[in-house]
Amino acid sequence: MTMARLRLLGLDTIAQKLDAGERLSFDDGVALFTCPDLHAVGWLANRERERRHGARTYYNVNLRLEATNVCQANCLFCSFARLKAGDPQAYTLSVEQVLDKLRARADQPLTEVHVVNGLHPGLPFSYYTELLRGMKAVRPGIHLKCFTAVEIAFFADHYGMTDEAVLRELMAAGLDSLPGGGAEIFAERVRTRIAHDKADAARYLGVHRLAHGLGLRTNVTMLYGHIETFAERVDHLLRIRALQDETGGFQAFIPLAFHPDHNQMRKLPAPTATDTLRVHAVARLLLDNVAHIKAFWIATGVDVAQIAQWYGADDLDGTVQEERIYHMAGSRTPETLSIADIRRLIRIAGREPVERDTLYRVLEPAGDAVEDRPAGLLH
Ligand code: V47
Repeated sequence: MTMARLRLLGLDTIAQKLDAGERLSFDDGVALFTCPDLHAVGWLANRERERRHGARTYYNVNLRLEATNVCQANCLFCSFARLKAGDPQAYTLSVEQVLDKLRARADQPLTEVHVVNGLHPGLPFSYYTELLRGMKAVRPGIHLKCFTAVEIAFFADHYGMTDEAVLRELMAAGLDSLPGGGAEIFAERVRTRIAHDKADAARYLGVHRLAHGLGLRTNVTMLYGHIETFAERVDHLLRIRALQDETGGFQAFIPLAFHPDHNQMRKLPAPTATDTLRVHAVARLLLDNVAHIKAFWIATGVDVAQIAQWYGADDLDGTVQEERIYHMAGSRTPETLSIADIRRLIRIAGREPVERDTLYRVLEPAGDAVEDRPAGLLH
């Protein structure tokens, strides 16, 4: 891509700033969202991605568990939550039922369990600590990435504890990191409309700040493609960047494409593939202090996740195995990909698959033939 082309598009100053290692501004972010040439934006993002990670694309061997969908919040975009226990399709697994799911996978080379739940008002706090202790007992050494900042805030309010006390008790029970869910869009105009009765932006970010201070690493997300403006997307990304300047505790940013089926925003169209690619690219360019941009293949679709690896993304999440939040909202991806599938789709996209653990420690030398490993997920 020549400088002349970038100049024609008005992206030359941004390209120069990137070359000089200078930080992009709010206006640069909006310009990247409105530039008609998606490939030019992607090209810039890919340069930044390759500067950090070369050809590597990370994935992990993980299991997603949603122990209950009973939720006292009423987010307009959510197709997963059931407001009351006893509602049709409401479910709450016992601790033993959750542990059975882990026991059933004893032969799999799992390194992470990712738990996200509804905000269930009828469970004791001990349910969550027993869940964590039980998972560590069944699978010592497994990394427990559990409960969004919104859940942590809910626990604090519901059980009469501080956010910090909740985090400390969960850590004592085995919590290793926090997933990034619940961020949605931070801007008040949007948040009060689509997620009015759960933790606000300041609380969400406050929980992450506290978690980082206690030594936990966390992820962070953005739910895009509904009623937010480009300026509100940029504002969201810059709030993440500002907290990361303070703490350095975010590992990965995950753009989450809005899925409209079976929820209160079902009249809106789903974001297009071009929008999805652009969000990943702009995130890579604005979040100069966040190491990883994850294309969560269940949210992007498998095909777009492959392409996103050329638009700023260096991580695809993992095998997942059980997923309800997106599939109840219309995702047509499989619920799981085998290790061999993930590696193949990374390679076919022209990238180099690298297995990582949750903290991005590499678990194999790059290029190793993991495809030969006789493990439960391989076929
Ligand atoms: O918090 C809910 C989103 C999130 C819909 O940390 C929806 O590694 C689109 O946060 N359309 C949960 N999105 C998933 C999540 C996540 C996923 C993968 C990796 C990580 C990580 C975190 O899903 C929720 C909400 O923001 N969500 N409903 C919907 N209809």
